[in-house]
Parts: sequence; structure tokens; C-alpha cells
Amino acid sequence: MLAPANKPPLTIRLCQPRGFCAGVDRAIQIVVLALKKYGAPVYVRHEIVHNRYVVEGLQQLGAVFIEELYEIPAEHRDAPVVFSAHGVPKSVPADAEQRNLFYLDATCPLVSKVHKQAMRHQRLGRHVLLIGHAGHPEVIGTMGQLPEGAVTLIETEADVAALEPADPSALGFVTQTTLSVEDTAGLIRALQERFPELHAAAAESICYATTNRQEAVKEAAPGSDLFLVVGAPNSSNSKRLVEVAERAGAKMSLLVQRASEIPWDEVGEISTLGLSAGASAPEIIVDEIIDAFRARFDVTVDLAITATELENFPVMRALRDVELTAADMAFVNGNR
Ligand code: 10G
Ligand code: SF4
Repeated sequence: MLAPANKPPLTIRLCQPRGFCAGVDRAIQIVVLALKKYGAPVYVRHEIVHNRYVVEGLQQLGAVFIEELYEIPAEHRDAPVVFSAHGVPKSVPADAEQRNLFYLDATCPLVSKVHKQAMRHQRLGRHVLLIGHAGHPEVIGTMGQLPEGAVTLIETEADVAALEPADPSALGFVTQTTLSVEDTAGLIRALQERFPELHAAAAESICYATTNRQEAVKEAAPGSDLFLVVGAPNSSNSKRLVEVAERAGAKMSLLVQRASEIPWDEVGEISTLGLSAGASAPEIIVDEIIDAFRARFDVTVDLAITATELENFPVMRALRDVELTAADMAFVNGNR
């Protein structure tokens, strides 16, 4: 490690808010509490949130990750199974009931709200347009709230142009919660131009955490030589932050899962680094990354604060009688 006098100065513009949102916090808590209450194994359908560090931490505690319920072996049919924060199609709880499984649904309440909005559109006789990314588990879950054919996925303006609805006066839309605020506004404008009678959901479907993290990145990115977002390649909200940073004026913007992924050759001689973390990225990795820069630079951390988040989503009643230790809480909050 270089002596402080020999290190070049570096200002880190650290976004706030960043990292875990209330839905992620709740989902991780549900797995930890289920392990404490029912003992290992606890099965988790899909990565509880899109982060390897979190998944591996829970595996060490006794969680077993699967993609489909049939993977639960017959001898563990009495173990609980948790559904991930991204939500599931209606067929999944139905399948769990048929298999006599005990399930805990860790779908974020804000995703469940979108499910309800989609169902409301349909109840009111509207064909539902879902703005989102094909193949993402949240999109699969939202489309799976309604029968086949009741929802059309919209990813691009070309999809808007190609739409030929049976009744253009009976259309409603909802969105994935983790989209780019700017791109989604563009798609909604295009939809409204083509279908002036389009019915919006009662409230915005992009969630508070996505919106706030993008706002903070917009504040920190202009003029930064490099912008790093801590997050996984399969994390939709984290990937959107990388795009937002580049559009807001960062010279280069990258997604990294751990400090070991920082491409030092490409970092070169920078003087300003923007830093944020996706909603599924633990704070301990943000610390790890700052430490890695401290080893090479004389670092000053400036906070780019754009909002204060007080959201907290309680876990289901069945798990409220279990106490978490300080160490459990540190893990749940991303600090361990
Ligand atoms: O950003 P996505 O949806 O890929 O998920 P994530 O696990 O990286 O972050 C938390 C967001 C959700 C659970 C989706 S609502
Ligand atoms: Fe919930 Fe938003 Fe977090 Fe998704 S990103 S889990 S919708 S708070």
C-alpha cells in the first residue's frame, strides 16, 4: 500500500440513497427468520434477491436455492419454501398448495401492488400492457397474475408501434418496478399518443427505491471520471443505474459485484469516482470498494444526498415471534 503522501487524490461521490431497499431487507429477513423458526433446510425459489453475496450468506445458514418447486426432494416436503422478492405467477402458490408445501411469500409489497393494479385493469374490461423486460422474473410474475393472452409486454417504441389491440379504447398499463424512469416516460408518451384513452395504474409502478437511486446517480455522475455501481449482472435496477450514470455525464460507468472486479488498468488516473449500489447490493461491498480505492488513492468521500428513505415493510405475522440477534440484523441490513 502506498504512503498517503504518495497517493494521488481521489474524490468519491457516494450516492445516498443506495443499496438495500425495504423490499430487499424484508425478503432477506423472511429467509433468516424462517431458518431460525423452522430450522434448515429452508428452500428459496429463485435467488431471494439478485446478489451472490446475499445468496451465499443464506446458503451458509442453511437456505437451499431452487428454480422450481419440483426440485424439493420428497424427504423435505415439510420444509418451508420462500418465494423471492421479485414475485411469482399465480401458478406457483397453486402448485405449492397442490404439493402440500408450506410457503412464505417474500414478494415485495410494491410488486404485489402492481399485481393488483393489473388485475384491476382486467376486472374493468381492459387489455393490460406491461412495460418491462422480457424474461425477468418480475415480468414473469406480473404476467402470470392474469390468464394467457390478457397481458402484452411492451419493451420498446417499436412494440408500441406494432400494437394492434382488439379495442383501443379499453387498454390499461402497469410497469416493472425497476425500470429507467426516463425510458419508461418515453414509452408511456408513445403509448398515450397512439391510444389517448389509455388508462394508467392509480399510482406509478416504478418504485420509490428505483426512482430515488436513479436521482442520486444523476446528482453524482456529471463530471465523474468513472462511475461504479455495485450490483449483479442479472439485477435490473442495478443495470439501470449504470445507464443513468453514463447518460448523466460520467465518462465511464461499470457494474461490479465485488472489489476484485474493479478493472484497475481501465481505472487509470482518475480524480473523481461516482459510486452507488443497486437495491440488492449489501453495504459491506460498498465499504470493500471504498477500501480498495483507499489503498491506491488519498480518498475524500463526498455524499450526494437526494432523498431520505424511511420505508420499512414488516414481515408476515407467522414470523413476527422470532427474534433476530445483532449479528442477524447486521446481515439483514447488508453490513455483514
Ligand atoms: O432489479 P431486479 O428486479 O433484477 O432485482 P434485484 O434483486 O437486483 O433488486 C431488488 C429488486 C426486486 C426484488 C425487484 S422488485
Ligand atoms: Fe420493492 Fe422497489 Fe425494492 Fe423492488 S426495488 S423490492 S419494488 S422496494
